[in-house]
Amino acid sequence: MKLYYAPGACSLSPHIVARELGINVELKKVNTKDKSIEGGGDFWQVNPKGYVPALELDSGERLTEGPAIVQYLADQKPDAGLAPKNGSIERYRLQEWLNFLTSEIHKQFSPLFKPNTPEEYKKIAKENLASRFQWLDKELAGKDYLMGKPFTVADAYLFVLTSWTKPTQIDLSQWPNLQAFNKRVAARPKVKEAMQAEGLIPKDQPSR
Ligand SMILES: N[C@@H](CCC(=O)N[C@@H](CS)C(=O)NCC(=O)O)C(=O)O
Repeated sequence: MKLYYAPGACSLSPHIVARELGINVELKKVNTKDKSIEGGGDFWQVNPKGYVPALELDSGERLTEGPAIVQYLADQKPDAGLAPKNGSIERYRLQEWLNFLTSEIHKQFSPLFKPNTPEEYKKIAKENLASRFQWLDKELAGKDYLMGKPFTVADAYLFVLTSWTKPTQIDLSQWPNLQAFNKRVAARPKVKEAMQAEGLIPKDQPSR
């Protein structure tokens, strides 16, 4: 499979999920500004919506939309437990989280990354995010991950979104449970591997 990604973008979530599952994906780096693909190619031809992530299956079929991609990946290795069984109430809980993250958090961040967003609107988006983070912080009290003990695909997504507080100058320490969550996920070996592969953190020095 091929995963079209941009470093540190929401595509980091399916990248982490693939590594957590031990699924090998060929990484295809996309320049989301000019829609070029590293090594050649026009990303518009891959995803006519023009955004990452996009997953190309071995059949050549392509899947877009992060929440759908992470569930597809998790369902390839159901025993890994990154998504509860299809049809179970827990699976709907996971989808409840994914929908919340994509509509209430991810899409509030998007204008903060756009150079043409008016400053007054950025302020409003940050206020909206703060109220969502306030609620999430309470939800995470006493929990390792969104669904309790198990790490799920929703946690990979929330990790990426909470990491975006840094480039957008939002102080995550206002929400200690969220900050602890971000650190907990960042410490997972497969998360570190994904971040290193995207050039977001330095590669480990070989021990002598
Ligand atoms: N609805 C899409 C949104 C994906 C999205 O916002 N991708 C961003 C990076 S995080 C992107 O590629 N933006 C470039 C653009 O829209 O031109 C999803 O959930 O997968």
